[in-house]
Amino acid sequence: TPLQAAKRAAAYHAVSDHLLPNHTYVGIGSGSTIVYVVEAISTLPRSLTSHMTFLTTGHQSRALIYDAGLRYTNIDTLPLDGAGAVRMLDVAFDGADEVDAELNVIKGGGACLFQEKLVVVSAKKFVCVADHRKLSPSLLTSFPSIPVEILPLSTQHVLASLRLLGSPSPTLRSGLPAKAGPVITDNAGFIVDAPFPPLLPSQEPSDEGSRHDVATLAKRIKEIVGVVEVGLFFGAQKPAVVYFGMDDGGVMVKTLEK
Ligand code: DER
Repeated sequence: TPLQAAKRAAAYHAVSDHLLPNHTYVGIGSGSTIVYVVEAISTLPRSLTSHMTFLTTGHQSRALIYDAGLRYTNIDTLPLDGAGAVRMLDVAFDGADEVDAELNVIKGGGACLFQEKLVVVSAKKFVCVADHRKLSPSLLTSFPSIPVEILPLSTQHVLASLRLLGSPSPTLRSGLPAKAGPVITDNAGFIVDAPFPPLLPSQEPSDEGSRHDVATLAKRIKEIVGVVEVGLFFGAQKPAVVYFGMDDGGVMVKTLEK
């Protein structure tokens, strides 16, 4: 389909530009577009990829790397560097649910946002791949809610707190039709989807009572007891570059790099 072709074009373009021969640790996100990132990597000569180790972001991501015959490890096994700091990943590839003009991103449509954010903040560069539907003037215009990963026992507390924060109808993500009961994440958490009014990009001051800005809302949600992680990627969590697969088969590259 044209949409699959758009995702594929974005993925192949991103891998071609940003997976380099000297890379040793590479993050791999989750979702449908990342499938084409792994496909692109698996078509490279094994001489290039056999020394690479891939950091995955959930069962779907790990199965993609496993099926491609590529090496993977868990992020808590990364070696320390000379100075005793945890070794950074050279690059992390991942998808998005919505991207605003400043490359703030909503993620979590696939319920994998916790491990995705852990990999992103452990990487030197986040390369985002998406189709044209994800590009938006500001967050929460085309993607209606912010996915939030929580510990199950905090469900009612989190729902009530999100309502107090101004979310009209936060809901626990159901597993139906695949599974009766809530979606259970790869980390044994639940997902709450919290709708909010469209967000200001962070550079516009948000006067009280009006729309939140991205960073403020992310922090307020993260502070709720029981919240594990929030599907807003802002500040240092933003991608350095986003590859949008377009309807005409072309790829639009947006970057904040000067
Ligand atoms: O959950 C996520 O953040 C995933 O990256 C996912 O939502 C990306 O969407 P895609 O299936 O359109 O690539």
